[in-house]
Amino acid sequence: MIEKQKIAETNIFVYKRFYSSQETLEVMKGLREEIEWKEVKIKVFGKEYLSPRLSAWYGEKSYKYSGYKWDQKPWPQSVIRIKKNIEKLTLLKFNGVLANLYRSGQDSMGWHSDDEKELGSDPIIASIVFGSTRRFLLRDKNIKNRKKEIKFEDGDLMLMGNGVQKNWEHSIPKTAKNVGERVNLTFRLIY
Ligand SMILES: O=C(O)CCC(=O)C(=O)O
Ligand SMILES: [Mn+2]
Repeated sequence: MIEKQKIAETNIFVYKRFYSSQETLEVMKGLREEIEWKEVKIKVFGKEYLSPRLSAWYGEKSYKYSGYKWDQKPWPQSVIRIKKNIEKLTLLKFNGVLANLYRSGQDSMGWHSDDEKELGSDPIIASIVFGSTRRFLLRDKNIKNRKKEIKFEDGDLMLMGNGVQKNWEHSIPKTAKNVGERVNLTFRLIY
């Protein structure tokens, strides 16, 4: 049985070890090889930056994200298998995935909500992680200084449900610790 944790006061659920530690090494190898990882230029407040991680987009439709447009592209087999397993567990459907590769502790993701208009008014997102553990932080958009940290580790699946993107931001901060690679896949439904 997979343990399902509810993150208090949020509509976030974590399925612990959705993939076992025996499975994740093999899965991560497939993802490293099959995904076409890119270093992307993003635009924040009109200024261009190299985003501090590698990423890729697969989906039935194109996707615009921080001023960068990802074209539609067929899914690698390793990603399809994960998508199917997640859909079976959650009884939800996804038609796009943003993949992130954090190469070291210097790679990160700034505060944001996954609230692009293509995702509809109240997106539901399924996020899965392989490899090293990084801090996953939440910040309340309405109440100042209210933060949470979620334990989100190798093989864990996180479901961000109704209201989460509206009420919270999330981030993966940099760390000075000597951490190895971490792959994250966030499955989305694009309208
Ligand atoms: O790496 C993670 O766990 C989060 C990634 C993320 O927030 C995103 O791709 O929108
Ligand atoms: Mn996000």
